[in-house]
Amino acid sequence: MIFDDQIIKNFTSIRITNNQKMLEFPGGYMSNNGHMTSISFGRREMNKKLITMVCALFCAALMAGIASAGEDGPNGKNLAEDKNATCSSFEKDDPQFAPGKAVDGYKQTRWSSNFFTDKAPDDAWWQVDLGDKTAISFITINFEAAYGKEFNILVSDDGKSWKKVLEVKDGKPGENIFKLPVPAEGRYVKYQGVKRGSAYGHSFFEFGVYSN
Ligand SMILES: [Ca+2]
Repeated sequence: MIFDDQIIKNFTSIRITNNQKMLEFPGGYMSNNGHMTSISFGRREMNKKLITMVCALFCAALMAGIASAGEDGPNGKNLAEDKNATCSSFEKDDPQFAPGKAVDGYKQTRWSSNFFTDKAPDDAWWQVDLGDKTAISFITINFEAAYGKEFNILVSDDGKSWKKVLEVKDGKPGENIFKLPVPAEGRYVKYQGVKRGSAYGHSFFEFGVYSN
């Protein structure tokens, strides 16, 4: 077999030793002894190829995980955004911690329950009026460091008679996404605190309600 010009021009050099022709390229070489052609890689090049392959497999698995999470996460518009929100109390009666701050669409503003004067700060509640009876499949809560460790989510058609649709025992700071065990319907959605995760109040930046 003879190396042709198209093959040779892709390599960095040609070496001829005894009766053997070798084409060198970064990290390896191709040899031809007149009977067969073989390609060899150095150990370092093999390690680089192995690492590249493992990274590619990891990235593919990661992307598959992200895709599946998207399929099972909330989609579309936050139905609670800019709707009327009320609460049991807010910190120092300071407007910057008012209940509407949890549905204003801004991730920097938040509701915080009043932990200074409340006699039962663990039991603080917050609720939003969606305006109409609404199908609900997902709830998202973006907690501040003052998070709710345990809480319930309730729904109501009239704001008086409530039905528990979610019970959480392991809330955490940051974004929390909950798929309701059973899809619910209601006009009002309430966050009922049970146990705070810190010495401060129940506080979240944004509260999300999604139909799907
Ligand atoms: Ca906000």
